[in-house]
Amino acid sequence: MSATIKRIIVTAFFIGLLVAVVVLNHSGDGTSEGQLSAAEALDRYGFYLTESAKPCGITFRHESPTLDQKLEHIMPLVAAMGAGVSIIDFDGDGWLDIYAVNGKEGGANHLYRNRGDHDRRGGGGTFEEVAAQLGVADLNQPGTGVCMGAIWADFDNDGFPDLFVYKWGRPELFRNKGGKGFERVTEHAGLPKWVNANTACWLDYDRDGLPDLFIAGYWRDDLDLWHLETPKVMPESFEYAKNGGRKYLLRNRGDGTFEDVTDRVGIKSTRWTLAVVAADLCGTGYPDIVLANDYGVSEFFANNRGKSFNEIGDEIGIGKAPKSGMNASLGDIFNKGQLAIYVSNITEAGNLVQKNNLWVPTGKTASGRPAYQNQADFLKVAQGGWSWGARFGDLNNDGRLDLYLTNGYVSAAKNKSYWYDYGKIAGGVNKLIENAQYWPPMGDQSLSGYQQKCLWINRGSEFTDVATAVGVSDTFDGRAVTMADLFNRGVLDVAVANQNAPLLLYKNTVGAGRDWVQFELTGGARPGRTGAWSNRSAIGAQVKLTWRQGAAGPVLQQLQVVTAGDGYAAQSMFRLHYGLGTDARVEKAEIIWPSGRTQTIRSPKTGTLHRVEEPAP
Ligand SMILES: [Ca+2]
Ligand SMILES: [Ca+2]
Ligand SMILES: [Ca+2]
Ligand SMILES: [Ca+2]
Repeated sequence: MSATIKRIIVTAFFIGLLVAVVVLNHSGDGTSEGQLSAAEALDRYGFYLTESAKPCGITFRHESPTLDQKLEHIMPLVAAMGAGVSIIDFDGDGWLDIYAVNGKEGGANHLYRNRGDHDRRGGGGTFEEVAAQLGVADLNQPGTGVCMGAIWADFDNDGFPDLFVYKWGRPELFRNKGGKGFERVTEHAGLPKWVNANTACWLDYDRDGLPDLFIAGYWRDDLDLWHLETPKVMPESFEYAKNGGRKYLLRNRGDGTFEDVTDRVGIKSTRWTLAVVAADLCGTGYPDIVLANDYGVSEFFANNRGKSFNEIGDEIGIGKAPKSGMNASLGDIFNKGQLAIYVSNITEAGNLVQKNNLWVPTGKTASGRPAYQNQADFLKVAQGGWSWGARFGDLNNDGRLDLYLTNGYVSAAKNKSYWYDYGKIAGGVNKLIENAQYWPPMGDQSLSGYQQKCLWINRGSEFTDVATAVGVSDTFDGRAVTMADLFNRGVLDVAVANQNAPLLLYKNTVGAGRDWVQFELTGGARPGRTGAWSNRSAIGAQVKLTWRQGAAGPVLQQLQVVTAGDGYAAQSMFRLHYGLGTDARVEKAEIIWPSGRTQTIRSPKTGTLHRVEEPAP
């Protein structure tokens, strides 16, 4: 062999290695395959997704804010949040609508009313933009901060869901006037004047039938990010920062006003919270609160009968190792009637490999609380790039909850990376970290940009990433993931909000012969009638479905809970969707209402949405 040929072979070998590294970096856990044809995807995985925002009339594009000049050299890094999306039927016509928030000073939020024109042949399926007309578009006026996300709940139990918008700035509350417009009630409600929040949720923490509001600050409350007195505003540490924003638990008094009970109930965290989810995870009947925190450990606030909360993250396992928590979502991944918690973090090969956490309840602590173990590696959902929002849902209706994760931080110049500089500041002295002026200028560099999203289907014993195979090919800087049956077809579509980029709507097509069932719950509380009744949005309700696939199949159980805000800057439909697999025989749906009342629906029909009202005591 001549020296030239040897050299060519050796070069080819090394190029091969480089290509392999690039592919591995890109695919995270699981397989790497190209996009399949629709027929192949249906055959192999039972579904495929088609990005359909434009044909559906959705033109929203998120824009980032421009903060104080003291942060100018790292603006792409600090102004890289706020693309949020929520799904709600705001006008009560049985068709789910979409609300997307903008982040640019003066930029408009969009409310997409579902025209309900989807026909069975696949035509129609369009939305009209009505935010300005209904009074919920213009929420980024200079001087009031900019939007970071929105959550909906019927806080006055009048039958129409109301809108809360959290911002880096003045939070806003709008009462829904019969689905025909919105009335701004922020001042009357007595909300805090300014919170730099990236997440919030509605929950009825004291179970009095009135939804309460939890808002989690990220930056300190006393910072106006457009008028900074000092550049010393950054986290004091990459792992143990407690100089973030305070939290607010606001009790709904039932007269349109809210009372700040945060101190009284003992919630003292000032960590840099990016995500919250509330549900009764300890089995007391009262909703607990899980916080995914950036620059530190996650927190778990166990609810003591609506009177107080104890932070028990360390005891139960989720609060031991500090990471960069960016998502909090729940799913009964093994069909055992138990909710696992998914918290996303940063994974960038060669730089920072935190990996995401999938907290699975595996037993009890000494005090009888659930003990969680991180099984993300084992189940192959640990590596998802610079991960943001995630959501569990049965995308192929096979009876197992799948997991959609979006990712990517800053996609700027394709061949330039800020990682080297970021590593310097991340590994630096704490005093320097806190001062933005010591952070190296970012310029047009990317930081974990242009990342391929992950869509892990649940195989029972592990998950497999099929994102590209089933049609998820975008590489935007993803933030919020929602799932909803937008066209009333018995499948979950996926809407994703992206930073400085378009809102995407992945329309789902599921193969024939896969059963499903849905439940939409309505609590019995009405204006002037609370106490023994559940809040009308049924936030906190749990439904455990028991079914078999085929007469001789094993008994399957799946627990789902109604939430109002979870993931990252997201809210999915209140409706609960269960994929069931083939030849499903549903035995029962057992409902635990937030009031504590229980109800069993025997043999609910498949292939339909069941609207269930809370029975009288
Ligand atoms: Ca609607
Ligand atoms: Ca209402
Ligand atoms: Ca309440
Ligand atoms: Ca599935």
